[in-house]
Amino acid sequence: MVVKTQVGIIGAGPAGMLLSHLLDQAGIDSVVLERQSREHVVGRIRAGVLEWGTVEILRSAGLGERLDAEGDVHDLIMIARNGEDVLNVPTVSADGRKMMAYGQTAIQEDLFNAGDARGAQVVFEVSDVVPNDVTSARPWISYTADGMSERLDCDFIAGCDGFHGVSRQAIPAQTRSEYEKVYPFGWLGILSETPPLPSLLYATHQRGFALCSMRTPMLSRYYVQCPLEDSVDDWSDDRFWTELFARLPATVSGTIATGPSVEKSIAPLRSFVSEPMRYGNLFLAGDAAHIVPPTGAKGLNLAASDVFYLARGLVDHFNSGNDDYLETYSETALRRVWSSVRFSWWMTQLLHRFPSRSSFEQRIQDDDLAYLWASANARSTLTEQYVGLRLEE
Ligand code: RFL
Ligand code: PHB
Repeated sequence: MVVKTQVGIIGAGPAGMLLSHLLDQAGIDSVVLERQSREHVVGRIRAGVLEWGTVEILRSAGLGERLDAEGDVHDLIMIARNGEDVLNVPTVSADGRKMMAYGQTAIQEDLFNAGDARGAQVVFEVSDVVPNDVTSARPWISYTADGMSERLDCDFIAGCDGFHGVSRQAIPAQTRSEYEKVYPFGWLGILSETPPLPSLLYATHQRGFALCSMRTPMLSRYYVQCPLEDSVDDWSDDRFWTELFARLPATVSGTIATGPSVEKSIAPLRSFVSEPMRYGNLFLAGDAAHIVPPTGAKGLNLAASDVFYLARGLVDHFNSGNDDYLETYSETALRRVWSSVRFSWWMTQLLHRFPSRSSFEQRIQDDDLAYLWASANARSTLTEQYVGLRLEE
């Protein structure tokens, strides 16, 4: 069957569903094609921290109600060093921007519920998705749903299909530049139905990095740096809690309630950028174009800022016939991407143990950390980037 829409969106993650929502608000029609089931997409445990710009985008899109009721605005994060001292770093920027703890799972639910309310066209469990004729004025997407071959004709295709998606591959290799750094460790994360610490705490220690985060007043998220070769089967709950506590000051670990894990997974750490983010009438947004290590809490926020820039370009195209924002989408989005790539890399190399670091490099890392302890200027640089720079006009 052939269906026609204005924007064909591949992927119903945060990027794809937010784009479909923003387009709908401007009266623009879209169809979202998703490989997984809705339950699978909502069940993935991922990011937990929102920049202030993301909070503002969600609020102005009418998605602020639950976020404001359940999201937790924080005015500081803590950094613990070598199990000894704890530094408070403010997360209120000079212009009053803060950060909010609100899980990606909740955002994904909010987006699907809003989609139900507006009658969004989202097709789950599709396969064989291929963007076609993307440099022509009539691009189309072929896919299989319920065993039938289908075709979606559109004016534009938005590739919001994450790092392992097909959209990026539709851009010829000779047109694309890829930049990549793979880190020699992963993060083992658990969810436990126990009360979290009142603030996020990042810990750096000879044994490796750890992070104490949160989802709700009775749901905590904890991570420890682990070797890439490890699997979750190597990590019993007991081993996890013992290792976490070994990396935290006793004054902190003494206040953490332990409990059985209700989710446990390992994520590798990678920085990756593919340029440009536009090829003909195909636009990439979110993880389809870039990946950052989670240390800076930027992945989800970049998906939101890409979509903000892309939606305004598409809205201007359809509603005012003005293509200025579409023409500059890739370069505008990439300026923010690189700023978050650099910040995430910096936080990662500052706080993790690198197995092959020389003694010289280790002393430089130690001093980078000491500078943060010694200088309010160093801390306010971290604050400004953590809560997120303003979006470009
Ligand atoms: P997503 O969320 O990966 O969504 C892409 C969607 O596209 C679908 N898809 C396809 N659909 C149709 N056809 C195909 N061929 C398709 N291929 C893929 C997928 O099923 C999926 O539903 O990308 P999006 O929307 O760009 O959102 C980006 C964020 O999800 C991501 O940046 C963050 O979650 C990254 N991330 C984290 N970020 C943080 O800020 N803090 C974190 O703690 C954090 N933890 C994580 C993470 C990402 C992880 N991944 C990708 C494995 C932990 C993990 C495990
Ligand atoms: C999380 O809560 O999952 C989380 C928080 C902060 C990060 C990364 C992950 O930097």
